[in-house]
Amino acid sequence: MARQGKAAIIEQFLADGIPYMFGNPGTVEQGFLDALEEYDGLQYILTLQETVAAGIADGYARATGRPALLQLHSGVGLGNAIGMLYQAKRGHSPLLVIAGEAGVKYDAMDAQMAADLVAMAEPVTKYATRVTDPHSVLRVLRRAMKIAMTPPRGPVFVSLPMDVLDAVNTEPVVPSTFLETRALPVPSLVEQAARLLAGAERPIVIVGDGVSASGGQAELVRVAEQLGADVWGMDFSEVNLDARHPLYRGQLGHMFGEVSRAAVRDADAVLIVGTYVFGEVFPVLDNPFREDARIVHIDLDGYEIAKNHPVTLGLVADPKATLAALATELDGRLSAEDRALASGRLEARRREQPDGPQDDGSLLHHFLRELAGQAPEDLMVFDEALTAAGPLNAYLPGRLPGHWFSTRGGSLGVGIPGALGIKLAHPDKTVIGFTGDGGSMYTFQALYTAVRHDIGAKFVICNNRSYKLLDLNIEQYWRERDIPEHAHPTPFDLSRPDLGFTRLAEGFGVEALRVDDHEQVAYAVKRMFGDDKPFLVDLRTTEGTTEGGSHGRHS
Ligand SMILES: Cc1ncc(C[n+]2csc(CCOP(=O)(O)OP(=O)(O)O)c2C)c(N)n1
Ligand SMILES: [Mg+2]
Repeated sequence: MARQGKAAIIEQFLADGIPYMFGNPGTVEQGFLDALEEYDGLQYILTLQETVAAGIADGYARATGRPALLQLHSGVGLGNAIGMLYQAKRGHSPLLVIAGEAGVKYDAMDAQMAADLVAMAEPVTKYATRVTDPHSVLRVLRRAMKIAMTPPRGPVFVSLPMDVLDAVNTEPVVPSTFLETRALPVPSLVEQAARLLAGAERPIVIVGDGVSASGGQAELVRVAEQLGADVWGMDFSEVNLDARHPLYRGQLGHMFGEVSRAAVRDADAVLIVGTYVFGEVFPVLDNPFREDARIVHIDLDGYEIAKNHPVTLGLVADPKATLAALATELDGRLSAEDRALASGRLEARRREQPDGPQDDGSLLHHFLRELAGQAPEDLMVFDEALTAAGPLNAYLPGRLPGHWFSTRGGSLGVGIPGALGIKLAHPDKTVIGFTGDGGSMYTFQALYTAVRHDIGAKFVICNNRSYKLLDLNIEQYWRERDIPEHAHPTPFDLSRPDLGFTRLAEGFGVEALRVDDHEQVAYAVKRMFGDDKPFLVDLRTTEGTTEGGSHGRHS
């Protein structure tokens, strides 16, 4: 069993079924990267910047529900990745982040590159630690992995000093233990929840990614239909229910709390599942719920329940299992009148539904219409389209669980790497990452990784030559403060110089097309779906629409 720690960690990763190490290398990681060459089954995915590595790992973890291994280079590499780790933490992505260090023996020297990595990682991870003894390297890695995978999932960090990895390690390799958390409340609590919700006249449901994490989409629909309750998304960046469901009202919790207040203030019963309230950047500080509202909150994350406002019944439990039990309980409890009223509400919403997206004649709509026509049924989408997200989701709504992902945590730059992570997880599917001219430039060098590792994701840059969302948000700020409209701040403008996305893409070896007018659309879309290689479209939406409101989860 004796071998050096640098080999033992790779055996551990293999025992945990980890196929990829996403990263960017440095000298203090050279020992285990050298050892990695001797093993099959764990492929190093080279990225040219740590934000990209973290973004691909995040997309991969989201698409597989499995831990993703992210290797960073000491404090400087970790520093580069912090923004993306923040979004992974807010989005509950199970990332195992490792970084090298020169060695514990050099601690007192405080020499070049010395940094307190654990302190740097702590605010953006669930657990951050440093291994200092060669007898506990694998023990600590397995603990970190378990913590990453325990709901609420999230990134964990382990610093691995070179001298610890060079020392002889005799720890056995055994797979990490992942906890079962499909916990159901005792029957009397499920009964209580049903009592609180049954018979409501104006019920609403607020749901987030905890539903998709537990695979509870069908159970959610069942309960929402039983209650005839409008469903709002919050912290909703995956398919928690089919976006075309008539009871689905859209997303709250992005930018301005007054939007949420308007949605919840009349509700007499509220069911919150797999999310927290309220998630806006500028939430309202007072309690927007009715004073007599009966509020039931189900989540595996007790911290998020009643975090900001009291609830009537908080259940630390698995969303899927609890919703199923609640549906059964409601079945026995709802009166004939309750059922008739609920199905009346559902029918009314069904009648209100538009037949399809309203084409406004713009290039963006034309492109999306064509795309929706040519796309396979099981297309996978990463949505970082920001002000183009309204039309995007009208033409390509998230329908199938695990087939639509969007940004979380407000950190831009996840669109291109996120799509790469998803494509790596599902090589047989068509994956498109939609991003903006602004968002794409934080991580554009991800295209290099796409080519180097044959990851055939497609990319659409919704290029309006501006940080448009910032324009829209400042307009709201002016309105709230009675500041007369005037020119937007010049840093929000990206028109000068013009970003040449097709030339940039070609520089990384990715074929690309620029689309300026309607006539070019059909060919570009056909070309995009024509093979399984990375491909980019620079879609010049300059006069772009903001239909459907901004997806203003960024500030
Ligand atoms: C890492 C990071 N830096 C800056 C911001 C601030 N920010 C929020 S939205 C936005 C503009 C995004 O522009 P673009 O991607 O072109 O989308 P558009 O708003 O034009 O639709 C910026 C810069 C952010 N959210 N994240
Ligand atoms: Mg833009």
